[in-house]
Amino acid sequence: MKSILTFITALLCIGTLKAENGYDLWLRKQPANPVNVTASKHSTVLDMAKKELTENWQGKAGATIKLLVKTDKEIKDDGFKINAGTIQANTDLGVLYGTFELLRRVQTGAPTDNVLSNPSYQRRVLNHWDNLNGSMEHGFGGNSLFWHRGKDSLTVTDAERKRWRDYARINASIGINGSVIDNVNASPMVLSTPYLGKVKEIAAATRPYGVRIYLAVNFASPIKVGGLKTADPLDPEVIKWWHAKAKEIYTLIPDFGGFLVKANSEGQPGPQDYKRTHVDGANLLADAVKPYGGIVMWRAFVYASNDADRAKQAVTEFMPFDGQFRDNVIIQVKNGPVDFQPREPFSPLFGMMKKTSIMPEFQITQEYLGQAIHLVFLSSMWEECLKSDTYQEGKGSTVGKVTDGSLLPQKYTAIAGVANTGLDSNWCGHPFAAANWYAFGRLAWNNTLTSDEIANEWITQTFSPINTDQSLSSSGTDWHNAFLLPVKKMMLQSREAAVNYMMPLGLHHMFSASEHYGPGPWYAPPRVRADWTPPYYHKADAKGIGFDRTSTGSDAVSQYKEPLRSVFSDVTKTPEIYLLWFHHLPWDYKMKSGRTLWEALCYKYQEGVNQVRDFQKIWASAKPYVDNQRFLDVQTRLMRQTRDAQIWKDGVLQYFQTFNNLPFPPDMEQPMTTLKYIQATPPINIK
Ligand code: BDP
Repeated sequence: MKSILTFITALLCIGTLKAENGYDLWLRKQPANPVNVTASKHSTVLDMAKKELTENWQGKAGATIKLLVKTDKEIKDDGFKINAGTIQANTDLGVLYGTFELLRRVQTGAPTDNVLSNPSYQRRVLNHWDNLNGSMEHGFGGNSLFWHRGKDSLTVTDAERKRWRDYARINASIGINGSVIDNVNASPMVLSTPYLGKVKEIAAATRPYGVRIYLAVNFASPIKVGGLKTADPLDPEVIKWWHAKAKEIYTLIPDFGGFLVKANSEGQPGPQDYKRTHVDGANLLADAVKPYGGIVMWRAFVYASNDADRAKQAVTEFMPFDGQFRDNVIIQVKNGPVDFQPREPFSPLFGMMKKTSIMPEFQITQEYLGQAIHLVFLSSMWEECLKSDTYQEGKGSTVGKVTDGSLLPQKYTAIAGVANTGLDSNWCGHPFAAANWYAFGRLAWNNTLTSDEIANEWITQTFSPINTDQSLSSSGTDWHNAFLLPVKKMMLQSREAAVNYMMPLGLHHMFSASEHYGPGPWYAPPRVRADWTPPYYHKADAKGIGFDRTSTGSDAVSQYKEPLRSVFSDVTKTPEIYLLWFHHLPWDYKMKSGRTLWEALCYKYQEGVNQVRDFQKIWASAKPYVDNQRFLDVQTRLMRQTRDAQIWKDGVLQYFQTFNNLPFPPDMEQPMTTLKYIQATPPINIK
């Protein structure tokens, strides 16, 4: 009987749920109720806020809302208050952020009184790894929003302007206020006068929504664009060139945010090419943008090809410079010490430098987490990082607190996310990848939010029934229990599931080749540098597996403060999730569960595969509540994810068997594919 009812509901819904291409993301148009909006003054931004309210008001029909720009000491930066129908802020933009918050609260049923909301970080910035030819480094949502090739590559169309404006509005709705619009592996050409002309156009389109434009710059630009013989940061001509370039940029774009720099990392030029230091390089650029209020985000993602454990190198290179950077330099640090892996402990550089501003860098684009095929909600990963205790200023010195200025003084605070947006009609490729863009913005605004809260908001705004249809609008509780709760459960489990089927128990960097999609623990071509190959990280041999980072090994544990140092040094105290990150252990090592390490590893992979199979079931049961277009899109990707999870399990475990010759536990599923076949045809991301 129940299944007949479900079938009938499904049929009804197919007829009523309009196909959605996902373009509107979490800002889908709902029929609005009438509302009176008054404003304390007239301005473009306040007019925009008014328009948002009038067009999207879901609250009480006939309500009055007052927009008030008035200084209040409790309100910081772009923050706001919402109280008794008034949205108050110190700035017009604050009112706009408050407007989006009020609309969100109404839609999600959250309280709309006594709200005081101040952003955790001043600069909440997306980093687009977009190349000037329109391609993207690890972008999975189509080509670049900003650049394209061809002889008209620098002319700007109205369609482009509209897309940039829409992009800025979406960002403003979650509080993002900056975009670096070119790849960290930067082309010097972006600083040439013709390209700056286009940057000016982009900035004009995003400005009304408070999104400031930044550029990633190539340290050798004075040579490549300026025609100088050197890019030595202490050379007077070079200094002059950067100062003149900054002036040119600020003349075109007075609110330009500043520069992002990847220097002396993975082949990029930098001050060390001239026997100078990160301080020399960063301060040169900081001085150039300082008169205009600009900042320099200097990346700590550095590691040389040497014998030192790659996980230690950022601290080794940067710690000696603490206190020497200008106050408008912020060191941008990836969440983990290696590289955006499915799971890493937090980077020990957080909290360690006390006289230097530090900002976290997260990766929104799923380079190492299934790209646009796998459903992985990254909020859980970032929450784990932001809430990790560094113990730098005593207990409670979380990564969030040591970067948002609440524990250590910082003139500027900032956070960056490597963007996952492109020209695809739904912006990010996978419909659920948009949840990661959303989550980044929400955590940048409030770094204490939980992933549960964020998922709740995102699902409600992205999928709740549009109120034009009787059969659906009357099914509120049903929608909550049969759709929101299971889908939220799936999202909240999804990151752990990916860790389980890719690299559980602290394993990391086990991808095939450089596309970072399928399994490749065996990948080690002779001419590829060791720290770009998985065996460097897993160190599997006949006896055991894992990277010894204790004092008997690389001693990376010494970069963490007590009590963490002791916890990570002691295999019995190390949290299981980081076990093989810090320890090399025998295959028969006894885990707390009583299982051997090998058995535990096998079961983790199996658990990951099982979890994804459950996601397929959850999504199948969600069918009556989602339009067909988005339903099928997610369903097809989940099929691939399930198959790929199985291949991860079969590939990695059979590869480790070549060292340990151990059987799978008897109640575990046997492989479906041979190792030989997987090695010959590793799964690739189909774009
Ligand atoms: C690595 C990416 C590479 C980036 C690099 C970075 O594979 O494409 O250029 O990070 O962050 O993970 O600079």
